[in-house]
Amino acid sequence: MKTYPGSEIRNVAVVGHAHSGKTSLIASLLYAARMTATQGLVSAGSAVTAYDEEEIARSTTMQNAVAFAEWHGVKVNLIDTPGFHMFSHEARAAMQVAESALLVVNAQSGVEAVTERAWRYAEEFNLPRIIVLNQMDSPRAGGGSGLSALMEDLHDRWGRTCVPVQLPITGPEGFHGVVDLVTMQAFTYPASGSDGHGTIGEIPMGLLAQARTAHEALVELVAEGKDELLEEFFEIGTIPEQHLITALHEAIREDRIFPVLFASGLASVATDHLLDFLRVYAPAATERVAFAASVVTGSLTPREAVLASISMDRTTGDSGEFSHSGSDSASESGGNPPPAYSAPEHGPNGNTVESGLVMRAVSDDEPVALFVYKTMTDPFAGRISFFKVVSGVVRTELTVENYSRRVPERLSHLSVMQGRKAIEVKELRAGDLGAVAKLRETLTGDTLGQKGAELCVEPVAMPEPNMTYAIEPKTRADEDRLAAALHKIIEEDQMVRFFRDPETHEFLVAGAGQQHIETVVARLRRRYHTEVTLKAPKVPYRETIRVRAEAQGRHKKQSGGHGQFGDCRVRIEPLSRGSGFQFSSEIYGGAIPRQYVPAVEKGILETALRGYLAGYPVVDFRATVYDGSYHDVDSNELSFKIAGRLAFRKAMELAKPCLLEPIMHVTVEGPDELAGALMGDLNTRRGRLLGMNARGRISVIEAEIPMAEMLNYGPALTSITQGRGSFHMEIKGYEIVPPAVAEKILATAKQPAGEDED
Ligand SMILES: Nc1nc2c(ncn2[C@@H]2O[C@H](COP(=O)(O)OP(=O)(O)O)[C@@H](O)[C@H]2O)c(=O)[nH]1
Ligand SMILES: [Mg+2]
Repeated sequence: MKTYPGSEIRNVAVVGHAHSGKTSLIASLLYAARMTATQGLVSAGSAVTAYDEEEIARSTTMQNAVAFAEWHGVKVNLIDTPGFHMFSHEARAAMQVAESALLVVNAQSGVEAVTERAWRYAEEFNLPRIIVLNQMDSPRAGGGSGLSALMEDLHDRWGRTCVPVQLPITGPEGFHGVVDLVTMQAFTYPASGSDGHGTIGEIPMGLLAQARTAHEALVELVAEGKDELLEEFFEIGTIPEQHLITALHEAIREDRIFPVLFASGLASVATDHLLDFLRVYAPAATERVAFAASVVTGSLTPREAVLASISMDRTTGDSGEFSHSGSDSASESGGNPPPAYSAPEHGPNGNTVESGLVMRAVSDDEPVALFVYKTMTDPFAGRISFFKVVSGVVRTELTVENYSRRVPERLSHLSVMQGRKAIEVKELRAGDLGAVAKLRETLTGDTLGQKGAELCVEPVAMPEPNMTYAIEPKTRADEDRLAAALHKIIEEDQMVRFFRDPETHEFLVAGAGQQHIETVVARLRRRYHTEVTLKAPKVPYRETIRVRAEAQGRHKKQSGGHGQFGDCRVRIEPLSRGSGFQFSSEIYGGAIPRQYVPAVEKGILETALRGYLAGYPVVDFRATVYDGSYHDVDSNELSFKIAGRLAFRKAMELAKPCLLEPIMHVTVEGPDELAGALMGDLNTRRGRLLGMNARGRISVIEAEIPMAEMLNYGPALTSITQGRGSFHMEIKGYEIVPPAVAEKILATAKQPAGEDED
């Protein structure tokens, strides 16, 4: 297969709402370029970018997939993305490696929730947007009020720079072609049985006047702000075609114009013309100003820091700090995507080299660097890493350094992906998308490249999981397989989180939503033959005390030879929230020998962790041992540990123990007309509203709500907003559970674990 230079490569993220026809459209673009012998169909499981068994089973895209069309000397890389709000982080990841977004709008239903969200993401990346009104073959195209209403809606939302560059040709036989408003030619297709190749001809008489007006509107908009073009326009009444093409290309690249096209993926109408539009007008891979990346320093890279903090969150609980999935530092809006098209000084976050960022030009002459944006686990080929060549020329057999993990990796079989099929290539040039199998340690988000030219592309931050379930293997054999299988799934899908709750000891799996977690369960079964059941997770309550109390613990045992003797007096007192456990000793005169004081502390701490009221750890208190006695022969560590435990339990009886619950700081986003409904719902969840802000037509509500009330929030939000809302939460801290609520929890809680003498 031919190697393309970056100037002949177009990386296009195909984004939009679910069922707008993205996967079908890509299939027909591939067919128009004859990359496939027939047109792939989603319904038949033959669409190139819909190959995952779960996706085929559900007829829906859940992860990015890549294909390419070779079209008149240009390679158009198409990244198919999911259109469900819960998977919209995938679309962001696709945008990060693309130079334009093809925003697919279902002409029947118009702009939908994820269309809007995709626009917002593209805006964040300064990514040029090409809008295609798809499914034009449907008699309901244009909705109830026609195409002009749809265009008006686009203008309302995103401005009049959303401008048609085509007119649809429709007739009694339906949608069968488009007028190209730049070249003023018509492209027509047989209304049924189109093979994706149009016939060039004259503009139909009935459309001529409309086409002329639209042409002028387009020319005027393109020339706006460009003096030499304006002059030309006023002098000769138009702009020469070649000037117009160049100027339109530039305007699209600079986000000054968002062209609107028309197509039908399913009926293969205007798809070759769409490909050609991408060839001529979509920015080339080398037209990206530069890739913004951070410098890899001697210490942790930002990614390492994040990884380190996540793995700490997952595995330790010994500090007494509970960690829930919601406490991860990454947030949907927290990551600063690198600006695709702005010079360093104009970056959204003011990126400059000084602030620790490097700008790497997308050029063959720069050192080799690759950014891994997706990982796929293939049952046969193993792990396949999808990457973008940020800079340099990558040749097969090259050994590169994984900057993020500091290990060498050998790129033994380079390929380009056509859906699930890998086509081997010898080399890939700067800006291209490729894949490589069997890297040892590389995962999604890593940057690799030539040693000595380190940089680290910041991966798109994963949003918080919206839903967490406890997961239970069905049999012993399933239990043995579970961890390994889940790890494979997580390699592929970073939105899946899997960890063991250090307090409740349950295995938890967290994901983007109900459907996502169900997919994980289905994948475990189908691919890894592991059966599990899901249960709602337990809330990690805590216990604490409200008043100070003192008690004595005396342990005495006489059994034949050596006896046991330990005696201590302990005071416990409440500390402020988040203080955990503190211990001090006021033994000065030797009432307890020094070496036994730590045993008292250990006895108290171990007992506190087991809980007093309902088995949840007792926190936020100080225990002080202030007196005691001992026996020369019978005293030992164990005796004092037991004495400490007895003293603590007695003191707890007097200290007014109570339950604590985790309080989440919750941020909810939804359409502003639903703000009232959203706040009403939050109120029913024992919520404390903190405030509300408007961002365009989106309301952002902040509140503090007990975690127990948020376990089912994901589906509730989806149903209130029809999928147009999103939320984010993290633990803010712990608060005392109101008595009425505590009563219910205590009634169902298990009794504290039994006292096993050790
Ligand atoms: N009438 C019509 N239906 C389409 C067209 N494209 C897709 N569909 C249907 O819309 C549904 C969703 O298509 P799909 O390509 O999976 O959409 P995606 O979710 O955006 O990838 C499928 O049932 C398709 O058959 C089109 O151009 N015209
Ligand atoms: Mg799809």
